[in-house]
Amino acid sequence: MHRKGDTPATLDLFADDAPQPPSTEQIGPASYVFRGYALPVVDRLLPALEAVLQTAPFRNMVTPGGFTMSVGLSSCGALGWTTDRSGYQYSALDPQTDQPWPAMPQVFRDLAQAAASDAGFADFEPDACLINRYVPGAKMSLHQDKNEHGYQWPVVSVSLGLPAMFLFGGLERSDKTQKVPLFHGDVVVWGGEDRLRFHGVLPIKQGSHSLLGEQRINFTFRKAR
Ligand code: MD6
Ligand code: FE
Repeated sequence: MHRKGDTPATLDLFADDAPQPPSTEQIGPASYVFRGYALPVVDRLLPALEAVLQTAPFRNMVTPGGFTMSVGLSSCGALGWTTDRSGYQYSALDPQTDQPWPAMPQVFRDLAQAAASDAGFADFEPDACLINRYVPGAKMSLHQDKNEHGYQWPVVSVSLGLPAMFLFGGLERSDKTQKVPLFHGDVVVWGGEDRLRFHGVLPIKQGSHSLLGEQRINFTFRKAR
């Protein structure tokens, strides 16, 4: 039984890295939040991320409408997601270096595949991992992920660092959104009939995460081709 006062003074249950019991929340017919799913491999994800960023650093890309995104973007895997004045697209080369994107680290791939499998999408083989960096104040406007060639595979999203409020809408931009808080280590998988639902991220609140400092990092894995 839980009694007030059980919590040791050194353990703040409302801290962004408070231990979360492994649990699953279903947020749509084919959409799940796996709480803390990435925590066991975070110590392998972070050095692999550092290596990727050496080759393909974060940059603030411009949308077709001419706005500079508040989120810093990078990619790894065979294809990287890019945006510029001419539109959104997947490309095999990093437009900043004209070199191939760094390979997708095996620990990234294995994590995405395991989470997809647990959501009912066995044998997911992502060819693109978009890496987003949010500093406090950065946000992602409501959008659909629809630059992929097919929608039979899910998107797998991994959250690290500062918490975020994720907005999960419907198939129309004007549909009501549900607010889903995402914490360090959470993994979201969505596919099937939910694959084209609008979603976004509210501006990240000020804060400092014990491992990642003043930022939130998000990986989204997709099969683009
Ligand atoms: C983010 N994520 O969480 C932004 N898209 O930072 C996305 O845009 C996203 O998390 C498709 C599926 C999962 C996602
Ligand atoms: Fe998205």
